[in-house]
Amino acid sequence: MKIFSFWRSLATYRVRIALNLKGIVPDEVIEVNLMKGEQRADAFRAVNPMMAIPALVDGEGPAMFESLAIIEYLDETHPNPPLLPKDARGRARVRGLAQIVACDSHPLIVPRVREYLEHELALDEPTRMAWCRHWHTRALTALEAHLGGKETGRFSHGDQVTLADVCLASQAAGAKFFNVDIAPFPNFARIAEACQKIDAFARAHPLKQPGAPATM
Ligand SMILES: N[C@@H](CCC(=O)N[C@@H](CS)C(=O)NCC(=O)O)C(=O)O
Repeated sequence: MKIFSFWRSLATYRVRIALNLKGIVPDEVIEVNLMKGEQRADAFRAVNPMMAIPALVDGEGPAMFESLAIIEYLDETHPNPPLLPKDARGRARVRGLAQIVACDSHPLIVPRVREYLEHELALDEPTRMAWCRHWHTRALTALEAHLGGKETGRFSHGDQVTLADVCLASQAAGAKFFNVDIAPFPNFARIAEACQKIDAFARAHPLKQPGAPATM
């Protein structure tokens, strides 16, 4: 198994957490340096035409892409521990929470969007940061409202870690990168803290990866 990764990538962080939870150690980690624009190099474009990480090759390939799709593949091929509830309604809630992060919020703050805001729309750094913080806060507000419900337990959905927590952890790391205070979102903050007490989450953290700075 090969994973295309970069320390700072929040989407790759999600896949690293799932790999760790499942006890899977990829044979190879291939760095795609997003700060040098390596995601746009021809070699990687052939792996993922969306020019984004993560991508995962299991066996002969072809490469899988999109973190949620990769995590569900890992969940299907390595069912223990399960990352989705057994009941259809529970799965819908967990996938919904995960998608608030991975589909509604995160895509708005990725390098290609920030670079477009800078180079095509000529927005200055404070304005670009305001954009990122805005979309973070919108997601945090929605997540907090959902997490106030009775389905929430120690984790986002009951007392077992699910795909929702994998995504919540990436949202929490992103909030830190963009200086968004999570204190006004106490359910979110509590679950983010509970996740970091789990080795599989802590080891996967962006700042624990090769090449990462000591702090942001
Ligand atoms: N929806 C995708 C997002 C993938 C994505 O945008 N990854 C970022 C890093 S977290 C990336 O590679 N961005 C490259 C770019 O924006 O140029 C997923 O969840 O896998």
